[in-house]
Amino acid sequence: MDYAHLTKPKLAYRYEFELDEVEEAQACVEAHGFAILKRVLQPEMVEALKASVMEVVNPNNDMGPGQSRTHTYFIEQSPALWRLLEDETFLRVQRIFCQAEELTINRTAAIIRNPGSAALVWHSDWRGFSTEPPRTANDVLNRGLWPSGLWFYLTGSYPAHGGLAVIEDSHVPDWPGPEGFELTPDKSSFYPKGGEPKGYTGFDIPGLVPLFTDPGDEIIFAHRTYHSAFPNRTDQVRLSCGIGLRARSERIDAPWPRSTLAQQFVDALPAHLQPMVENYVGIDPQWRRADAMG
Ligand SMILES: O=C(O)CCC(=O)C(=O)O
Ligand SMILES: [Fe+2]
Repeated sequence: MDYAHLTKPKLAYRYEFELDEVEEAQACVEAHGFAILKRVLQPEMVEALKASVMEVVNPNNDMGPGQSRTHTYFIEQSPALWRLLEDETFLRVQRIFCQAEELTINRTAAIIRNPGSAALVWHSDWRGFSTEPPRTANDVLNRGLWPSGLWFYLTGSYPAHGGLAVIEDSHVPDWPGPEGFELTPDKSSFYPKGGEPKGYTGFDIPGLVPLFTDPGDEIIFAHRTYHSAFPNRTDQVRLSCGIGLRARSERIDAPWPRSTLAQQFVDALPAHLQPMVENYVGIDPQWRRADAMG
């Protein structure tokens, strides 16, 4: 299925904002679960980040057609991304989206989706639906109420190019799923009513909003917001990266030690940026709660 025919939807409310409208953008995230902030990154920054994503995520240049790859601790290897930590415009914006004056890095990521890569399963990144103790690294890092998506789609987001789609108004507690669908038992995804309870990958969903962005734009979505990515049907590789921040007062007690790379990253940051990594725990993607095995 090709999604090149999809056009930018006209919604009853504005969801694209300029740099002098960040409060309005945040109000849209609170009301509808998502927003787009235009022109957050300068063109040179976009180019530097694109080069960095290619270099860090695909260092051996061994990704084949149709492949996609996600790096889950991108900032530790991307000095290009460190520059954002010094960018007052960037920080002013994130303070509003995170609703806190003092921020720390929660987690970062970068993704390459080659031409031919498949659609994602619809999901919420939030792991707070269950009150069970965390079983995976995502359970540890994605439990708070800070925004889940603070993404830059560095080659643009649009349906034909594997762009992002969200379900409007899906960010509220006790959201029942789209009309005609049922949430999966763990609430991480949804499926057509009467069907098998496994995550859905189609794009015929009430409330679906395909996002159209230019390379310097930031996409913001709330912790619960359900989202997916279209298949990449263009001949251009899709590059994206995200820097997830949280209020510094939100402590995370990680069950894994900082990795060598995480510690090297923290040690390499200059003194004035150390507050941004206070309580940065990195990630151990392999970590599992001991009694969650087998
Ligand atoms: O690839 C994308 O556009 C979205 C990725 C995503 O939702 C995730 O990694 O959780
Ligand atoms: Fe996600």
